[in-house]
Amino acid sequence: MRVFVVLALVAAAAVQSDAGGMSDAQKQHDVNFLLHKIYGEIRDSNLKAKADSFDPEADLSHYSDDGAAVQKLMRDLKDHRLLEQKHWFSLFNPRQRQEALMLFDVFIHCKDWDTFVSNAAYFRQRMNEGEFVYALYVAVIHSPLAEHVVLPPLYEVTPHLFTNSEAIEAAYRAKQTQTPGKFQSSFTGTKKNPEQRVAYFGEDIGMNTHHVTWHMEFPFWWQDSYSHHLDRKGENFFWVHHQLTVRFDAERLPNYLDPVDELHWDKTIVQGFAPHTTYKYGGQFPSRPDNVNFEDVDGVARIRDLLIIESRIRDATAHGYIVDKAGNHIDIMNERGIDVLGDVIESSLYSPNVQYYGALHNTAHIVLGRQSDPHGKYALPPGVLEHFETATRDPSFFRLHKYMDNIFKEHKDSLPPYTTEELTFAGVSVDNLAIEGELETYFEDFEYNLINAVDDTEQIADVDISTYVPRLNHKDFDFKIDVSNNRGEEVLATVRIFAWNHFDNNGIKFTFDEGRWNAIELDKFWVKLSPGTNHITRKSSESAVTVPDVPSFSTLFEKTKEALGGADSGLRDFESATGIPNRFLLPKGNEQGLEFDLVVAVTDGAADAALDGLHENTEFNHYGSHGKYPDNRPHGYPLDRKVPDERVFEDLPNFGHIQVKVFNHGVHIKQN
Ligand SMILES: [Cu+2]
Repeated sequence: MRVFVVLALVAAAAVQSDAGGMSDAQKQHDVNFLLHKIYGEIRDSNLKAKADSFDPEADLSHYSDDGAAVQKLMRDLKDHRLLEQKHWFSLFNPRQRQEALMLFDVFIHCKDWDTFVSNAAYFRQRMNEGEFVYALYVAVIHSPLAEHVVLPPLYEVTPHLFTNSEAIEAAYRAKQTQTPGKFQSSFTGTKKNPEQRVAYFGEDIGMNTHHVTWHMEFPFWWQDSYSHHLDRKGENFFWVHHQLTVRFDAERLPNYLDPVDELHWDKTIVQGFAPHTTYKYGGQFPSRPDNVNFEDVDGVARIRDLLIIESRIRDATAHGYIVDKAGNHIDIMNERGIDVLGDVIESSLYSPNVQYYGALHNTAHIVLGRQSDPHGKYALPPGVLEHFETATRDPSFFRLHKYMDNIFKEHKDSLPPYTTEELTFAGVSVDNLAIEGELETYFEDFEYNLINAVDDTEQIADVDISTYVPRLNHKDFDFKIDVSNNRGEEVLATVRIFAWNHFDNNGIKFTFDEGRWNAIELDKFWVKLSPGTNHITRKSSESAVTVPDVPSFSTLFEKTKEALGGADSGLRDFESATGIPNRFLLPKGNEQGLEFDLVVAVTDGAADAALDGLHENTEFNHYGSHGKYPDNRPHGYPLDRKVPDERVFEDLPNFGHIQVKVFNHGVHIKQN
């Protein structure tokens, strides 16, 4: 699905030709084994030989930076300055991040696969496992050399960050006694905790994978000098977290929970959290009791600094401009303003003035993550908020992001509303909008392998060890959209589909303006409309905002073997894992049918499309970072700006609006 890589490749081809001409199957084989059993010896003899005998500095002509990155890393390695193995790793730890990025810097400057893979094998054997896994994942996502490589699911590579401690302990016992086992993983907490009712959302391993993958696709530490520019990175940061925020509120309604209140620095953190998660090395993830007040975190930030940063950012949204490092004003009162604001709030290296606006999001993650031990008195490892894999497990994650989402809303609401003229697609009208099939969610048990969680030796054979955990799914359905085109010629159209809850938690109907801000994006695609009536059928499985389940390690090994034997790997659909899982497309319904507003906006595709041929591209991935983002419009368009008068939309011929019901009949398809 990494279709936009083509653009990046054309540019990269000049500097990075894969001289070895290594096959995709061979590359897949290498990556499988580089990430398999990362806490032990490499299990592929070829790679093991490279790890033992390769000299990264022997021939610097294999690097596009003449070996600058590899020499820097080797110097720290030889000086014993690198983090030891068998130690936790957190991207939010500045030195640990620096080391992981030094390795990434080596990978991204390799000119050919052999150099890439030899370095990977070499450093896997010598660097901290967490740093290695992170650097390799980001390199495979971004390096043109690894274009068609499918990364294994992180929950099978580093299961400790996804599975609860109880299942991990059971896995160790199974391994020690050489008894195959399949263990149930439970969500944290008990029924006495109301938040437990929505734990299936924050603790969903597919959602966790989506979140960590997104942050690898758009890293906050990215510099364009690595290889390419990440188009609309700041705006993507806003949008992906906005979608998580509104989606979490939508999940709460059928569970009889109010929408979340934003977290604030001078208010109590009402919800505690006991992660029931253990580091592979470093002990338990810290817990936080209910009703804790924020404290300064030694060496990270004082609460009053966060308040100052927030007020500077709010000043910027109120003024309508950001002040850059040189004191110049960057106007944000336009459709690109959100992109700059996203860079500022995260903050990423794209921020025009980190000195002044700080790094609100990243600092907030650390400060919140450390509230169990803010002064470092108890030698606790980092909290769940300090890893993208685990952050959403803590219910305070969504409160923290609601806080930032509200700042983004201030900015978006300050922009002028769209006018009828801007929204009209002359001659095109939506005649009918309907759903075919019932919108029904249900739960099912999902099983995945835990073999990489436990220690082993090559001499003793593996036994099957897996865990299963409930997850949300939905029945397949189709969107049926009838669109007439009276322009007398074929036209390209963009079809955008959203849904929002019809009623709030008190049973009060959302206004159009409230609803549109809470809209969940369900799909976006381009289509050619013939003159006359067009009957569009769009399958739920085709949604451009979703990705299929990442294939398991065992599937990858199997498919790679077949591909090495000349068969088609059948892995193309899995090349990008950036997007929410397709099974997660619909929020949970209820027995009577939870009412939603379903809207479709059909807009001028020629004006919207940033690339050619989008109507033929059924695989376009919403969040992919390669090349130009295909949509010229802001994320959430045309619902991204305030709507003081909903008649602007309701009277628009190219806009469809119906009510639908999402059911959930209590079905749970169990493993045992
Ligand atoms: Cu995030």
